[in-house]
Amino acid sequence: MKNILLGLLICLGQISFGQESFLTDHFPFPIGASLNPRLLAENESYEYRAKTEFNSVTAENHMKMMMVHPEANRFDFNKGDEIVKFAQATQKRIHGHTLVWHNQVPKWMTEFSGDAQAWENMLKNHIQEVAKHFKGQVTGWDVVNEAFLDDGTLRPSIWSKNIPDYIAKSFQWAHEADPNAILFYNDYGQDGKPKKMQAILNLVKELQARQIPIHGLGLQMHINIHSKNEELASVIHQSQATGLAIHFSELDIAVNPKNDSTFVYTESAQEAQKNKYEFIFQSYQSIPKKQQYGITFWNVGDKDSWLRGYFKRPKEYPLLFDESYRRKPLYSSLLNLSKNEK
Ligand code: 9MR
Repeated sequence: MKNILLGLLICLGQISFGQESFLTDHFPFPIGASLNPRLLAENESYEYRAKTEFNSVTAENHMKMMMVHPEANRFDFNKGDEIVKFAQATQKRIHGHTLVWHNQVPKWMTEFSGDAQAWENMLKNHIQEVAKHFKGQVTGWDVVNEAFLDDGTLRPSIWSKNIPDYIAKSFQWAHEADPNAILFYNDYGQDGKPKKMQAILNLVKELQARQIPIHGLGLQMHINIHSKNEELASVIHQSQATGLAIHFSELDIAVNPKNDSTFVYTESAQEAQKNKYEFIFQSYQSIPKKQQYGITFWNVGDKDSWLRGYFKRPKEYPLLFDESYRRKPLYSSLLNLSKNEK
């Protein structure tokens, strides 16, 4: 009898140990990933993780200017809509990325010519058509992406060159087109770049003083295991002090930032990465709940990362899931952090 009871207890124990726990069940804020529609369609493991592990979705590329507005008189929302369909079918929030950027701009825009009014009309039309198309589907937008250089000056781009005050105007136009959307300014690498950080804070103050709608700051968080915690903490603190919603919008933690071709993803590199992820999650937990828009990973598995594709760094392992889409050990460390949550 005793043995049967013991057996039963062990069995129950195993069942409960065997049950998967998800980050999304344990943290009170959304946990997202940027997604690629081709991988969703072609790779079952990718689709499975995308479906089960996240409750927020960003299109990694397919809502950007070049993708949705390939010709002056033609919008193409097919791929962006695929992401929306996937997110809706799996009850996920959708975050829009991005309305105005200096990268991934279609050729016709870079070659556009006209006076300031014509440029304004062109950008306004782009922003409003895209925002209207996804209205009611996206919760928020990265309205302007990466407008400042590291020294805090305005980045030279076709937008800063041709449209005076383009940042404020872009927020205003986005708001007119989708008054319910939470509007973000999104940027990277503020840690260790106090002038860039200050430029962003100045922008927020200026827009608020002019009653231009800005509701959130996206901190991309493309960081690495050597990123300094004090610098990250200072960026998070200063951003949070604005009172705006805070989104860690493109999180990944590189382990081989110098792209060493002999790099091995050893246990100690994994440990350093785990510690940095814990630091990031703990820092996010310390942000007041009403400002927590969520944490978004920049794609799902290591092999999907832009660091491998776009940056051509084959020995990089920056994400939560390994090459076979297995959870890395750091996943359970993050789950443990959630103990005091939800
Ligand atoms: O991950 C994106 C990659 O697939 C594209 O080739 C690249 C083009 O510049 O953009 C990447 O996403 C960027 C994001 O839109 C804005 N912040 C930096 C991201 C990484 O470069």
